[in-house]
Amino acid sequence: MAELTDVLYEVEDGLATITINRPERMNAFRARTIDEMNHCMKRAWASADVGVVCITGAGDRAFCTGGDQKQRAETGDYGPSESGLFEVEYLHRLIREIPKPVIAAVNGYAIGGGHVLHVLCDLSIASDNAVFGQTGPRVGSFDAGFGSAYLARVVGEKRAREIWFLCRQYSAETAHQWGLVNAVVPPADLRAEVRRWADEMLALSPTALRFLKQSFNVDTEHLAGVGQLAFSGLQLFVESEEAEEGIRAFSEKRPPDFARFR
Ligand code: S0N
Repeated sequence: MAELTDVLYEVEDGLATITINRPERMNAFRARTIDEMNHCMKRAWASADVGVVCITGAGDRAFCTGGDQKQRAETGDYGPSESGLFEVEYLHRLIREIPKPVIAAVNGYAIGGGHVLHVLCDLSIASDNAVFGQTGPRVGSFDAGFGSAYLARVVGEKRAREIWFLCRQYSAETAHQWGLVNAVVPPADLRAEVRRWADEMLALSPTALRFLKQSFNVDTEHLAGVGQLAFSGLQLFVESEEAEEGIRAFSEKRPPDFARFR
């Protein structure tokens, strides 16, 4: 990849940090953003200088607010990508499969597809102003793979269904009580806290951590197949009038009217 425009990548003392750098869109991702994140994940995977990866967002408002809804309203998709595919499902795979711990440093809104990213990370550390939630049923999308089924493993069935069926927003405190994040710190301490957690893991056996991560993953690996099925369904759904109502409503800053689709 010639140049990173949507993402920053830095490595310092064993910790690789991938920062989604689209603060003007609240770090929403377009296809190019995903390509760059995939590229950085593979760099971190291959690099012997990296033992822990951190994913975060630029600025102080958002970690990531999911798919770029403005792009979607303009072009009907998430814009051009290297392969022609929108490879967010591959990013999910990389977060799970990279044989090194991945920490989400949730520095603000983690919403929609951005929420799914933090859920998939091995650990989540949040600033106390972080906000969590899913919006798919409001804006015409869903993640019926890891984003829902694995979420239920993390917070339990009732809470996962609440998160998806009501599309509410939750504070960092609630996320912590629900086991959705590992720790909550003031925004100014977030980077240092991630550094501390990374240093503790960097002092441990990378091979043992690799086997442990893979063993944790085995139990939910079948959800990758569910995810494939769900993404196939999503591709059809996003072209429907019903999904278009969700996306139009977001760009027109009004509540969607789904009544005619019941
Ligand atoms: C984050 C929210 C709650 C913040 O609200 P607040 O504080 O009132 O700020 P706003 O005024 O709303 O936002 C400030 C500016 O930022 C823009 N913005 C925010 N989020 C996005 C976004 N996701 N895309 C583009 N722009 C965004 C606002 O528009 C505003 O700009 P201005 O000032 O110019 O008006 C609130 O902003 C919010 O709810 N945001 C939308 C969150 C959302 O619905 N995200 C998308 C959820 N869906 C997905 O992620 C699915 C996509 C996907 O993952 C997928 C995966 C695989 C295959 C297909 C798909 C697919 O969908 O097709």
